[in-house]
Amino acid sequence: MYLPWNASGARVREAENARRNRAEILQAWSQGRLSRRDLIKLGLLTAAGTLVLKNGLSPFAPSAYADDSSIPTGLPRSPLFGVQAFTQPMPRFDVLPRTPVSALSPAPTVQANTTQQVLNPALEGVKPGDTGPIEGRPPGPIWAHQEFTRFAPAIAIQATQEGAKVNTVYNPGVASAFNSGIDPAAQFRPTFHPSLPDQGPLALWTFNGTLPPKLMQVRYGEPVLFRHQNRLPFAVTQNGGFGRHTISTHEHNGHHGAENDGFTGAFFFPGQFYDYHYPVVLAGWRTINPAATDPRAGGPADNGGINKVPGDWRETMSSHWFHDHMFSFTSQNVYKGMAGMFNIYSALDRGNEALNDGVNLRLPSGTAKAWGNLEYDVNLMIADKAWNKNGQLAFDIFQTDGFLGDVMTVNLAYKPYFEVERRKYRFRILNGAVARFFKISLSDGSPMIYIANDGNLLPSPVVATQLDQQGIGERYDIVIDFSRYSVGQKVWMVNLLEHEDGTMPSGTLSLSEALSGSSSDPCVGKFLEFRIVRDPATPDVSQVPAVMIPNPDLSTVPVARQRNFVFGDDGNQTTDDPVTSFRGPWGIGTNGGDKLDADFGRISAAPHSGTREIWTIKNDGGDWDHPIHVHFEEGRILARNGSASNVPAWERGRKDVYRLRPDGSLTISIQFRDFAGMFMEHCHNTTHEDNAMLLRWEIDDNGSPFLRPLPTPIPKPQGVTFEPPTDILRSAF
Ligand SMILES: [Cu+2]
Repeated sequence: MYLPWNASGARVREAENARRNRAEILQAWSQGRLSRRDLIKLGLLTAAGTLVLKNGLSPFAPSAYADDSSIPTGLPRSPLFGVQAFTQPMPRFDVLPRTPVSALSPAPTVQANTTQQVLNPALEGVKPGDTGPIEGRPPGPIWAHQEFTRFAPAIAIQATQEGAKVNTVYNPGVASAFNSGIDPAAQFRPTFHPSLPDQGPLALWTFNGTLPPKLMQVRYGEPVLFRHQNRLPFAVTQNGGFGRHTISTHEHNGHHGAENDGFTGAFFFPGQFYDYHYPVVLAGWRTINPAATDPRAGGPADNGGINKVPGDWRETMSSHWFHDHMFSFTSQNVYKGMAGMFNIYSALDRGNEALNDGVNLRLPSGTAKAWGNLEYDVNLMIADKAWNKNGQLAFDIFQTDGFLGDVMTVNLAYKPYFEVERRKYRFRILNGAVARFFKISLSDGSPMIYIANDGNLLPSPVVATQLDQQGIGERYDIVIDFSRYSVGQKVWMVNLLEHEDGTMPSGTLSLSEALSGSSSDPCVGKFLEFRIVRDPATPDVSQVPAVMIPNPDLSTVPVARQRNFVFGDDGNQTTDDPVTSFRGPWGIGTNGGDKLDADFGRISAAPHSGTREIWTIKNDGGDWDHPIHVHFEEGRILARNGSASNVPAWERGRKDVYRLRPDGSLTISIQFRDFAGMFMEHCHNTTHEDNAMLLRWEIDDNGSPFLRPLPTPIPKPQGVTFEPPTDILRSAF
């Protein structure tokens, strides 16, 4: 944990030296000058994976400045340069432009575009004169866009990944009165606060290289082609000490073919693009409501009506996010800025609170446009960060329990304020941290209303004065009614959850304790200020209906089989492929087998297309928690610790991240349908994920062109090659 502000200068220097030593090793690892084997040989990650406590390397190394040598020396605090909390407006997300597909040059192709280009010799393994494909997607039929004709892209969204620069095209999607007065025409600097130093182009790597973070607005019935250009530095050493310039972008929990899922081993290089095809379809479209006759299954039309689509309307999703998924570098890259949000609009969740057609739920949003109004529908990305004495973003991997920052940010702004009207607002809250859990309350203890958990609107809203713990990657959509306050009042969002390290939260504080400032955890307490500034210009017609989205009916879908997955430490590695396998303290045991470290060449499960399975996911220890993400399909939690009655009301919809809780287990029902390919299951504490708590599963019997089993992609700048799986667990098929 971090040193207190009043730590002695000598102790701070000791901690700074320790951090500098660790930073040198992190830099060497992230820049490819140390291999995974070297890390193990150095004893930094032993075979068992536990951190070797080398003096000066670990924040938990014996200290000259602690009475008890087991007391951590701590990390030096991030300097605030005199900046006070709640002195800057919270920027709304920056909405990515939606363009015609014809704006893409070259035009998108069903299989990866293998047109050759001359490669920059600064790329690893590249000799002068080498050529490679312009698109980094693995070539050939297996990685072709599935159903590219049926769900032909209707719009394109383009973004680059690049180093920090000034934003000259900020589009918050709302007038400045709904963005706390921010003038979008002013240049938006890459900084966590106007009075903090700008982030340099090697410190912060974001979508389009700019702040605020980006928002994609999409709707059912309008497939999207997202073209992602990698413009990060060609030299792997140009990373500011952490982060990897190869990337793979996951649209978290998109119901898309695996070629669009940001598979951890389908990464691409600077100078390349990758076309992600997001069909934006309702799960079950092949068999449920195939003629698209149900008006509840649809997307918003530009005239205020509904464009009906096939599929199960009860599978409608709302709040996603997208982020990097680079193998064993996800934590560094997401922390470095590679995260945005993805709002999906539907017949039910139109983003227009006035449309009253018996289908639209009329959730708080706005009325100016037929759909996708953002005035009262606000994305919040909460993340803890840390920076060095120059104010540049800093990271530390030598705490394999999980990296914690000491500075709270919302939408990548340090403790901002947000101006609101006296009416209802929807907040789509994303935990965008590396390893920190949050638990949110309002400073006056007044109620909030859960309407969605992860991407999915709940069967019924749930009123709560404190939200549940929110694990990394989880989204909670809530409604706050500010009409109970008067103009001029303020109320704050407060984090009640204290961490001592990245294993799991160490305790929940009472509201008064959290507000007292007595916690040694700098991220406890107020982090977002709401300023009630005016009455709404027109009456609030938004609603929070008592019934939202009932769960899909599973009674007619037989359970094909059961599997179980145990998440814990003492993972071991049975393979040594230099590209696909990694070692770390964390592992996943499948169906009673040993806990294994991540290898994206290993197939751990291969459910059949069109089936449903029951998965039990279990935490084998009491000293940590793991938020587990299963890609591609929402699951429903049938039981916690064996009992349905342990599932709280706000977890009784569909979910895609499952907090296991210490020693806990969950039983989930999950279906496999519509698309195929290789997907993942992993801990979303991205430190755990990167230290080997990840597995690959696949649906590979979806008919031609799929094979059993699928070959593993091995990306290189000269082109992706394929190799057979390194391992196939006996129980996989
Ligand atoms: Cu974990």
